[in-house]
Amino acid sequence: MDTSTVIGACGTVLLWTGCTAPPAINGWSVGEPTVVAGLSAPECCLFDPASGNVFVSNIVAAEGDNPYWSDDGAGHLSLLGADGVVHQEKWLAGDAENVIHAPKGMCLLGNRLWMADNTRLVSVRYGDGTDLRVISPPGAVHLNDMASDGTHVYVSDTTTGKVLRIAEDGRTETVANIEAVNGLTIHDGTMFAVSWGLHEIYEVDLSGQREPRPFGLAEHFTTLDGIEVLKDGTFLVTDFEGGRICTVSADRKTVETLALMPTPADLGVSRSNSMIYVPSLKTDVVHVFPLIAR
Ligand SMILES: [Ca+2]
Repeated sequence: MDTSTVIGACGTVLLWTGCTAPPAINGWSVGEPTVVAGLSAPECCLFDPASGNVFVSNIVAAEGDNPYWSDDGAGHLSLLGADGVVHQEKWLAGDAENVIHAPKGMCLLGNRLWMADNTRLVSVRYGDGTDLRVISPPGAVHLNDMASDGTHVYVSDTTTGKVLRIAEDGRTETVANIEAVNGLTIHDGTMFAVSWGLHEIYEVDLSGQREPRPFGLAEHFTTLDGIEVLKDGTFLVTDFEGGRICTVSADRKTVETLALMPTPADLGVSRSNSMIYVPSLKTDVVHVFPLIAR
């Protein structure tokens, strides 16, 4: 693999890898990625369509046998430009009064940015990161990904298997149970979720009337982490231990590998810029791929 290095804004080191782009798959392919270094156990990338920036949650792995779920107050969020240049490595860092432990999935609702943080949900005003508020959902153990339908926020708990709906006043209710649920996304009013341990994708009925409906694709994956949906209905999922970003056709039948990379976690998508942002949790980088429609 050929690599070259340049110094980006704020002294950030950017590595361009010479990966050969695979052929177009399920209507989509990716170009050569920009690899953004200088991050610390990045778990989630969230593109903000209003500003064109990308939020990255940095867990900052702890010492010992609980590196990614420690209540150690060491986590922070970084702010990238759409092209991956780091604007602020520590855009939002906790302090003694406003602690951030190990931030993972994020979402936007109104003027607030939400993040899952172990057993807590943390939200801040996303323009400037002020007015930090905390909600502690009852019984939460390992809160992982978040999504919003424009009215509520939702969070997955990978240990309890619950998908929770959180109202503005903090009221919490369970809308689905999926063993080892990890990534969530809402597309055109429909929620989709992935299970890490069952390595399956589900359509979730937000009314809670129907059981989650599996796609029947578990045999294709090892451990699933993130999920997004493109404008044509194609799904993007990350297979963390499989080291792959995959497309799933809109008819839910065909799985193909879009790109290979180590430990891809909760990816973000910019539909306007046709870019995908994929954190590599264990190598402390984010891969920024141009997304190419066939
Ligand atoms: Ca995740």
